[in-house]
Amino acid sequence: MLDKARSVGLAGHVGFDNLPDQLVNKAVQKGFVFNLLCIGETGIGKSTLMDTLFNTSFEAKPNSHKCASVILKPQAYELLEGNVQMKLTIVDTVGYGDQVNKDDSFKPIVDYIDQQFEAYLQEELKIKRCLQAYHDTRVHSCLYFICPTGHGLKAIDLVCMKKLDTRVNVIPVIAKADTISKNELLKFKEKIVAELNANGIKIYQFPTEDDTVAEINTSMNTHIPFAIVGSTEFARVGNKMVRARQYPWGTVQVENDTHCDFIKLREMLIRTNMEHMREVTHAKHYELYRKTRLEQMGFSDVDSDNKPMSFQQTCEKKMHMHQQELAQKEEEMKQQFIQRVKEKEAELKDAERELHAIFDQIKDDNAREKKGMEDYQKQLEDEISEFQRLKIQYQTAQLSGSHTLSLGTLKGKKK
Ligand SMILES: Nc1nc2c(ncn2[C@@H]2O[C@H](COP(=O)(O)OP(=O)(O)O)[C@@H](O)[C@H]2O)c(=O)[nH]1
Ligand SMILES: [Mg+2]
Repeated sequence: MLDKARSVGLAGHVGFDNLPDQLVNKAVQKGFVFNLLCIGETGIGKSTLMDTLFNTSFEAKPNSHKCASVILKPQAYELLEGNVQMKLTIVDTVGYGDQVNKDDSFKPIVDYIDQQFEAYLQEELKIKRCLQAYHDTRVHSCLYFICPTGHGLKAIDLVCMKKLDTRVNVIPVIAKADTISKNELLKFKEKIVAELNANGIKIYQFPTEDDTVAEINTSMNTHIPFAIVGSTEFARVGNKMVRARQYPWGTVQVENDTHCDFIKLREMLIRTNMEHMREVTHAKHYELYRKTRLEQMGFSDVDSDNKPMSFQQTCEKKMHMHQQELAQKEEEMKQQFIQRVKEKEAELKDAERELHAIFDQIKDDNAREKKGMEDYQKQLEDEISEFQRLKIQYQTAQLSGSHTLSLGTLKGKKK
């Protein structure tokens, strides 16, 4: 253990106060990655909000309502603001809410998020890993678009957000907030928050530990879910062209804080907490995934007696268990083989016995037949000799001139 470090003063400028600048320069050179998942029904305004949020046109084509299932569609973009480069991936949930049976709508989303974690884990586990150049596709933030019904959350919203809250930073937003009145909106927000709490859904909270942003983030946390309006159109307000939605009765300005919460969302999502969300993704959500996966693979930091166990010890233990399993399998197969051989032997013995029985039967039949033939032969021979005797007797009688002939009886039946 190191002794407590002693504080020493410097006599002059050394230069390590430049370290933060070095970090910033390096980070700027490397560029940033941000992956944003948009969940919401087709036509709820996801693509429009993305264009509004990043003040550009991603030229996303409208999706049809005819998808048989939910498909996750990631689209990567390279953005440049000042000298800061960002690789932005927007992941769209094509077909969300379009099926008659929406029970499993969350599944492709959960799978997608897990696949990105798995890809990162596999890269991390490589002997020769390349995390510096690795394009991180893990989802840093998820905007969940709530329909502006004024009636609270739907079952699909609750189920989906519940499944996602341990995997990703979920930020619920009320879409098309220009379609809901001011009073209704307040009640709607309260209802949504109450429903989220009642169902134990832990949505992303803007961090309040850092003093520089604690005040604004604390205040913004009370405005969740943000009521947002998106637009790809512009209107003249005063002498400025602003993003707006124009209606016969007036104009909704997207970037007007009294019209909607769009500015709050942009401030929180992009300007203040983007790095925090990236950190939380790595330190909390990915960490949980990694822990679960490694435990599934049989790795643990402690053994069954709760004593620390090194990676090598775990490997050796696993190898030992594997060998034991193999030996057990081998023994089982051997026993199965012996059993099969025994069964086959018994079968063969039965067949042999049957053959013997048939053979004995045939032998008996043959013996009986042979005996019959022999009897018949004997009978024929007797008849022949009787015939010969009679013949001689007859010839003798003829020669002696006597006509007396004593006829003998032929024995046996003639066949
Ligand atoms: N009233 C209203 N309409 C919107 C809003 N955002 C988008 N829309 C409209 O909703 C329709 C579908 O928007 P789109 O962004 O393609 O929805 P996506 O399918 O979720 O990507 C388009 O006609 C948009 O102009 C909004 O904030 N308010
Ligand atoms: Mg779209």
